Amino acid sequence: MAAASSPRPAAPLRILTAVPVCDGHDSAVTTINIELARHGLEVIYLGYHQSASAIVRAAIQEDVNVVGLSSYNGGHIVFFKEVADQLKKSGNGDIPVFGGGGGTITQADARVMKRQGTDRIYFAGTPLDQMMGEIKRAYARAAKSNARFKGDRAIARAITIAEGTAFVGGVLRPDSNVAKQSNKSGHKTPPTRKKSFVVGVAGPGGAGKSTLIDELTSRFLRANPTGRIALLANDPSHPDSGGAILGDRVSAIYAQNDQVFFRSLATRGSLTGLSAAAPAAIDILEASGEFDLILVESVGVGQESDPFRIFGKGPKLVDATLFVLAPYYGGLIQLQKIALLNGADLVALNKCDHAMAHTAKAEIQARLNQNGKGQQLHPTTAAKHFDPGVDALFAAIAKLGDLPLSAGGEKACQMEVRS
Ligand code: B12
Ligand SMILES: Nc1nc2c(ncn2[C@@H]2O[C@H](COP(=O)(O)OP(=O)(O)OP(=O)(O)O)[C@@H](O)[C@H]2O)c(=O)[nH]1
Ligand SMILES: [Mg+2]
Repeated sequence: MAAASSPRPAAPLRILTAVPVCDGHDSAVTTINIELARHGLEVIYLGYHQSASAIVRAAIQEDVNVVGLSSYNGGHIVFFKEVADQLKKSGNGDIPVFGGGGGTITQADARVMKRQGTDRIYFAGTPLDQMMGEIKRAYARAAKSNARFKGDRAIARAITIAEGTAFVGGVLRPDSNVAKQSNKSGHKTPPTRKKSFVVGVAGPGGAGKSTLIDELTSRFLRANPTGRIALLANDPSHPDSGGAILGDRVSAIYAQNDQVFFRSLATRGSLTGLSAAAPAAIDILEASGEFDLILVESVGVGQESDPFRIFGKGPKLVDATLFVLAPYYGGLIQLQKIALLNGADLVALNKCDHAMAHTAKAEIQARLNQNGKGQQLHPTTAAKHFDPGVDALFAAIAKLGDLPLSAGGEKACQMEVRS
């Protein structure tokens, strides 16, 4: 937490929660997640049936204060130890591991687990309010820069510092290094090593942005077996508690690959559709020189939104914008009102398995034709793997960004477009 003398509000505590592999008991952790957000924590929920390595990768990339596991399958003694050991082995042993499992974890088990590196266990019957108070007291800590962090953790910590140190009530401080770095261009300090292609993905809440991004990620991984992709997912903070459920990571099946860097950001009061630290986070990802492609997901946006500043006088935050909408947008009048349709480089009509998609395709293409910019509509069904519409969308992004595809990767991409 911030020092008492600091005028800044303290940055919310970030927690990663997950249910271990071979365990589908997710109702307990869902209850805990909601309660944590109600108490002002930012919760990144990874889902159930999660391997130790997936949990460790997510903890590193999200630079969380703590990992909370909910285990009911009886394997807790081995599993909690494995997570703690992998964190330690990878140089991230500063991230504590704790959790619960109701009556399946006995007092005797908990003593063994404590000796093996688990920080604490909550037993059946512990009141939620008691747990929340203890968690906030035990795991709140200021995120300081740490030269010992390497690789993804170093990138993740730089983003945490951008999030936590550059705010005054949710607005970038003009004198801060992060603000200087991101405001001088509105975007991008020159990358030191490799040029990344940055695509902003916006669209109404629930249109399928995260699912589509995940499917695009799978295309990237097949087309470029050696490159890396970064995903920056913005989700809203709750205005009452300041907490957030950062839920985009649950849809990110392909983030379980070391080529993918996935980071969730809460808006923390910013009303632009992005965290105020998103421009700095983009800069950090680019400057790392690690990523060929960076996809930035905005929160679900409305008719007037321009999260990536594509209409402003200053430089855009991204190299290209993808607008995603679903067939149930209302009617023609609503389509006319959506400002981003005037300027998006790419437009996807997702959920084309929906009965209304046929009419929607015609209406949206007509709307785009009126812009006279040659914008092409990409019909997609992201919920389906191997959807040819997603293949075509990925091919369009790869072409626009001149993405480096390996020889085998190009073939994989073309095969998918034909299928
Ligand atoms: C609900 C439930 C189910 C539901 C799950 C629904 C869901 N989506 O989660 C259903 C009916 C589907 C189910 C199925 C099964 N279940 Co079941 N299930 C339970 C039950 C009744 C409650 C668990 C629960 O959600 N508790 C609610 C939480 C909030 O309270 P709590 O457990 O007391 O936890 C406290 C703390 O530990 C803490 N906590 C818990 N997790 C975390 C995490 C964090 C981060 C923190 C901070 C705190 C915390 O919060 C609570 C505070 O008071 C338990 C029995 C029991 N009474 O515990 C069996 C139980 C866990 N199930 C059991 C079994 C065997 C199964 C099945 C294998 C049955 C079968 N043969 O098909 C399947 C497996 C399903 C799967 N895919 O994994 C056994 C496990 C035995 C074991 N491990 O040795 C139990 C113990 C029942 C029993 N006595 O046999 N189950
Ligand atoms: N039927 C159908 N459902 C889809 C499709 N794409 C996504 N979904 C579902 O739509 C729901 C929302 O998808 P997300 O990818 O989370 O949507 P989002 O736009 O990222 O949502 P926010 O981040 O909350 O704005 C999920 O239940 C998806 O499984 C699709 O093509 N067809
Ligand atoms: Mg999403």
